[in-house]
Parts: sequence; C-alpha cells; structure tokens
Amino acid sequence: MNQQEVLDSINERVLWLSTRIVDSANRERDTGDGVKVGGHQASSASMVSIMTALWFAHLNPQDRVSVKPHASPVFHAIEYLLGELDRSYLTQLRKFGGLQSYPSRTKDPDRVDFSTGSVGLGPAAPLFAAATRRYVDSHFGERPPTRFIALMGDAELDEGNIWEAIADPATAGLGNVTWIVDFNRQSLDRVIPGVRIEQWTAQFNAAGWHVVEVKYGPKLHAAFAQPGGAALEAWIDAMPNERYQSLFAMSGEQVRERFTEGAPSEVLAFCEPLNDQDLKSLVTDLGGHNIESLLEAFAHCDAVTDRPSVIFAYTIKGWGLPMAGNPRNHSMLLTGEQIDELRVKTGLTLESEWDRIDPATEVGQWVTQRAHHLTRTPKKELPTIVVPDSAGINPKSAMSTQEAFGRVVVELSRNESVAPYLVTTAPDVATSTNLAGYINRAGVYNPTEQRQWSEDALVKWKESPEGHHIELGISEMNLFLLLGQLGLSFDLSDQQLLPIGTLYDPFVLRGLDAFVYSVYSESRFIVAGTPSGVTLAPEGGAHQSTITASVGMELPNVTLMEPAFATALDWQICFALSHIADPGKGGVHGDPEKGSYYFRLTTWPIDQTPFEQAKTRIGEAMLRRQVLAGAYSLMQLGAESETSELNSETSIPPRVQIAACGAVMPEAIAAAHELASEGISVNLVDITSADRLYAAWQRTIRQGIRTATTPSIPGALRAAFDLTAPIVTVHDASSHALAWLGSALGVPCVSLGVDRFGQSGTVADLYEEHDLTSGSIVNGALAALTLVR
Ligand SMILES: Cc1ncc(C[n+]2csc(CCOP(=O)(O)OP(=O)(O)O)c2C)c(N)n1
Ligand SMILES: [Mg+2]
Repeated sequence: MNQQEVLDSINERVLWLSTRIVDSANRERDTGDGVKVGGHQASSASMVSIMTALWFAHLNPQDRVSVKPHASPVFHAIEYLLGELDRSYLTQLRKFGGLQSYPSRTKDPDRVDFSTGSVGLGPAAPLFAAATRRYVDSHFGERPPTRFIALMGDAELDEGNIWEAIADPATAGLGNVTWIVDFNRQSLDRVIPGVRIEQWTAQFNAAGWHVVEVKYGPKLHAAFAQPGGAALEAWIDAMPNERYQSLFAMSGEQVRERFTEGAPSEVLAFCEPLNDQDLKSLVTDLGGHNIESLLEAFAHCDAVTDRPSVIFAYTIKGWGLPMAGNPRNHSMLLTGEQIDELRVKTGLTLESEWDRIDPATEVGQWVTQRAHHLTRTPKKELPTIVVPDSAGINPKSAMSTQEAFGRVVVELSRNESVAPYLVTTAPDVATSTNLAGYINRAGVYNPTEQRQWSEDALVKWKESPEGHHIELGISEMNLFLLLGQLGLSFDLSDQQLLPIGTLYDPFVLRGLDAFVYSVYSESRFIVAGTPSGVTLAPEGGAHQSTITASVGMELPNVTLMEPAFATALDWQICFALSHIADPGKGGVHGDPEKGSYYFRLTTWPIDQTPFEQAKTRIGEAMLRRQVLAGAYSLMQLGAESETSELNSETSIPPRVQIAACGAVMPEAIAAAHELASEGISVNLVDITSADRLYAAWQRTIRQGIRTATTPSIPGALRAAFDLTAPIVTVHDASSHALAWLGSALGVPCVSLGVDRFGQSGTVADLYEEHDLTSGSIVNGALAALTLVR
C-alpha cells in the first residue's frame, strides 16, 4: 500500500466511527424523555479528510488545534484510534459525564486544546494563543515550535469577530498560524448562494495573510490538462453551487444526466467515453477530500513563516454519506439501514464495528507510529509566583478606584517577584483607564524594536520585545480573546502569566461572548471595567453601564469585585493575582477563586478617611479578611436623639442598615449621618464583592438542600450585618444586583439602583434622577423600617 492508500483507509474508518458515534447516541440510547440527542453527521463528514490528513500525516505533538464545534465526533474518533480515548466513550456522545456536544477543554476526557461552540470564537482562539506564545518566547526564552491550527466551518466567516481578529496588528505576522476552512458552501439552513471566495481571499490578503485554495483533487487537475479539459473546468466553475452539490448524493447515471444537461459540446465530448461511475468520481473530485492535495497545501503553509495562512479546502457536507450535499442535511441522521450499508461498505461487522484498526496490519502500524509520534510529554510543574498581600499604595485623602488601580499596577511593577509575569492589554483605552503610568515603566510589547518619534515627555511608550503591555485596536472581542489566551498560557505555552486587561465598563457587553468563551475555558486573568455606572455622568447615555454588575456576579468562573476605597482595591487585586499565579492547584471546578476576576471601577474621587477609621475600629488583619470575603461594616452610628417618631412607643431606638457598593459610598455615609441625627441607629456596610457574598450564601443554602438541614447564615454576612435590622441597598448598577441581601439576612429590603438608561449631566443630576442621593437613601431606609412586621 502506498501512503495515499493507507491514509484513505484510515479516512474511511474515521468517517465510519464519527458517523456511528452520533448514530449510537440517537438510535441506541434510551434517554427516557423522548428528547432528540442530536449530533452532526453531515458537518463531521465534511471535515473527516482534513482531520485525517492532519492527525495521521502532519501534526507534531506540540501543535495545538481548534476543532470546528460540529466536528467533535471526528476528533473523538481520531483520539480513540490513537489510543487517547477509552472505547466506552464512543457510545457516550452528549451523555452526562460523557463526550460533550462540542469540543471542551475542561469537560471532555481527551486532548482538547481549545473549546469551541459559539462559531467564530474557536478559530480566533489559536490566533491569540499564537500571539501569546510570541510574547512568551520574547520574554522567557523560546519554547519548542508550535503550529496553531484552526479547523473552521465556512459560515464562521460571517462572524464579525473573525475579521476583527485578523485585522489587529497584535496578530500580524504570526507564521505559525493556519486556519483551514471546511469550505462546503453550506451553513445550517442552506446551500450558500453565490460563492464569496474572491471577496474573502481579498479580505485575507488585505490583512496580510497567505491564502491557499484546495479546490480540485488530482483527478480533475489531470482532466483539466487534457484536450477539452479547459472547457470542463470552465463548466464546473460556472455551475451554480446548489446544482454542483446535488451531484454528490446521486448515482452515476443521475450524475451524467444532471452534469451534462445544457453543457457545451466540448464537455459532452469529454464525458462521453467515461463510464457513469468514473464520471461521478471525476466530477466530484474535490481537493478538500483528497489527502494528497491537503498535505501539499499544509506544506505550502509551513513554508510561509512570516504571516498566517488560510486554506480554503473545498469539501462536501455529508461527504461519503447518502445525505451528501443535501441542502437540509445539517441535522439529518442516517437510518438504521443506511448505517448497516455503511458498516458493510467499511468492511466491518456488528462484532468489529467499534474496534481500533488492527495493529498487525499495514494501516494499523501506521496508526501506531502516529500515536507514538503524537504522545505529549508530561507537563512539568510550574513554579509558583509569590504575590504580596498588598502593593502598598498610600492613598491620598481623596481617590477614585480607577486611580488606585493605576497605582497598584505601577507598584506591582516594582515588585521583583511579580513584575516579570505581569502583562497588560487594553483596546485603545490604556491611558483613559489609568494604565499609562505602568506602560511608561514597563513599555509596549512589539516583536521588533521600534524607534520612538513622539517628543511627549509624559507618554514614553517604548515599543520593544521586552515591553509588557499589548495595545489592541478598539475591539473588545479581541481584548477578551487575548486575555483568555494569556490566561491559558500556563497550559498552552508552559508559562504562567499575570494578565490584566482594562476597558470601559459598558463595553464589557460588547466583548461578552469572548469573555464567556475565555472563562468557560477556565482562563485566569484580571479585567477592570472602568469607569462604570452613571457616576461618569457627563460622558452620558450609552457609556453608562448598569447590568454589568449582574454579568460579573452571574458569570461562572468569574469573581466580581467592586470596592469603594483604594486600600480595599489594593488587597483585592493582590488576592486575585495570588490565585491566578497558582494554576498548579488545578482547575476552577468547585472553587470560584480559581477563575478570573472582574473589577468594576470608577473615576469618582472618594474621601478615604472613613476606611482608615474602620481599619482602626476593626483592626487591619480582620478588616482585610472581611474586605476579601465581600463586606465589612464601614461605620456604626448610634441614634443621636431619642425623639424619633419611629421609636416614640418603645425605648429602643430603631435600627437600619445601609448596604452600599462602590462609587455611591459618600451618599451612603451622608445618609447614615442624617438617619442617626433623626434618632435611628445605622449599620453602614461596604459591599466590596457582592459576588463573593452571594456565592457564600448560595454555598450554605445548597449545603442545606443537599443534606436536608437548616442552612446557616455564612460568616461573611454575619461579620458585617446585623441579622435583625431592615436594609436599604445602594448601587450604581441595576437595583437587582443587591436585592437578594434581604432574603439572605431574613430582613425587609429596599433596593436602590439604576434601572433605566441614563443621559449626560452632573453626578448630582444623575444621582437625583436615579434616587441615589443621600435623601433618597434616607427615605429608602425609612421605607425599609415600615416593612418590619
Ligand atoms: C455564534 C453562533 N451562532 C449560531 C450558531 C448555530 N450554528 C451552529 S452551526 C451553524 C452553521 C455552521 O455552518 P458552517 O460553519 O459552515 O459549518 P458546517 O456545518 O457547514 O460544517 C450555526 C449557525 C452557533 N453555534 N454559534
Ligand atoms: Mg459550511
């Protein structure tokens, strides 16, 4: 057997297994609920030849591949054939604890390098992983060369994030990246009308990419070179996509009829001597299903080392299956009879259908040799980065959290054990989010040294391979994709980093899908959303974020922190970095501290004295613990007069609690004093992380539910709150984000926040408009007191 025959034989088996994996999940599993299991035989079949060529003839162990979501059965079939997946999993596609519907780094049992699912993000991930590797190689010495490869569906090119990713200079010149487009000209619902290859090629070329087309296989190429071949080529090229695709599911006789209908005489003359079967196999000879053509294209891409490559591999959705080229094949499944036929065609029986390829055969030996070649060396343990408890900033009397953030990062850049690992990034907002001081010290990363032309003494953005800041264009998608890959560097580049990104808080939502993508992949980074809320008043309208606090709280693997005071922020950043620094302790499963951290900050300067007073009252060590746990009592004011209307009937003064988060703290403090002067005693709690508090509450509740015992109130809440007094919550965010506190404490709760879109104005205007003034907080507290029964 020659190499082509060996690989074709493996290809046939991969097609069988991937089809059968989906078939078994759907026809043989009793889910008990009648809900269809699903899986994608047609999308998988389309990718079979490309993946066989890669894994069985091209990849090296250190290469990293992102696999198109709907080709997950092909990936698992290959991993199984290579001995990396236990046979028992083959009947567990989409089963709880089994193979995931789409490749998952964290939940699949085999070697998934990149999770995929939301189309467009999967291909971008290896591009940013390669950018991360370039950074790591510049700073920590070169790793063994890795090719970062993405296998993507052609409909993924409709996603804007693809074009954002390739347009950013941060991804330029990455010669170790190849995207392979499974160019079946079909998406979910349709055969794509009109092929946009020319437009796409131009777009990739314009972005500086190397473009390769693998359109026809060797049989067609040979035919085109013969007399009449030029006419044949022109005829196929001009044929509407739908018509061409329909040939694939036809018999030879039908193909002749449909293919030659209306054809010029030269084409008819060319087809005439061929028998039906030969004609079909000739005209359906697409490059994306020819392993030789694919390997040639891969070699071309390897030879181009100064820019990324994209291969358009022409394929057929459902290749090799009866549903080939059918416009509605996306979720079609083979019938039992069709499976039986495919099994026979593949040379298997009911007894042998799940077997690996016999290692005693020539093909089996090839597989064994590839399995050996692709074995990855076990990961070495990475040293832990020692992060101090505090960066030691000395806050001025009044300071905003954004300013404090800038100072913390600068201070950390002076710390020898932390500084080498810090890497910052921002989508064109580094200066306006207070990273400039850090960048002046640490420099901008550029793979090649750049001469500086600016005379500006304040902004010294030296660009060199030693720089630590990666400046991006204004794409929040790119920010979260890059942060995601920087935060997985410990796994994909054997080097842990401490990544910190900044963006304007409202635009967290612009990058949200990439944010979700990155934390679903268990990446570890810090992101600061700043400024946030209506407090950035004159900036106005669409720049005012309201639902981002809820996003930070609700997103798994992310901890939201929203401090009011500079020292609290300092402690929280160091806490976050110390967890990010320690990937050796395993994934985030069950441990929310092991994920990423989202700081919601503001430019509103706040008097720091109350925090210093709380430090004296509570003690620094205890206060630090409480700040990190999510809340502490900032001040406790006794009723200043005994004449309040509310306590006229009893001698005990009424007591109320204010739970305030972030920028609104001065209003909350003023309200506390006003209430005290009206004869009401007040406990004012600074919520430093609503997320950590909520998580602690939920943990005790879940524990109670699982063990059928009375849930306790978590220590973090007990330490800061009084368990009897009603509460008013105040937040420059949706009022909903803190509204759960009443339930957690079992007291009446009134929640103030921003539940409508804002507009420009002064901070005072907007606090008035959204009931965030001290007067509104006082009235809210009084309302809460009336709710006490
Ligand atoms: C962001 C996003 N939108 C929609 C979907 C639903 N969806 C899944 S596959 C698909 C089309 C896939 O077409 P293509 O990428 O060409 O892959 P093929 O199945 O043709 O190989 C769509 C729209 C998705 N997974 N992600
Ligand atoms: Mg497609």
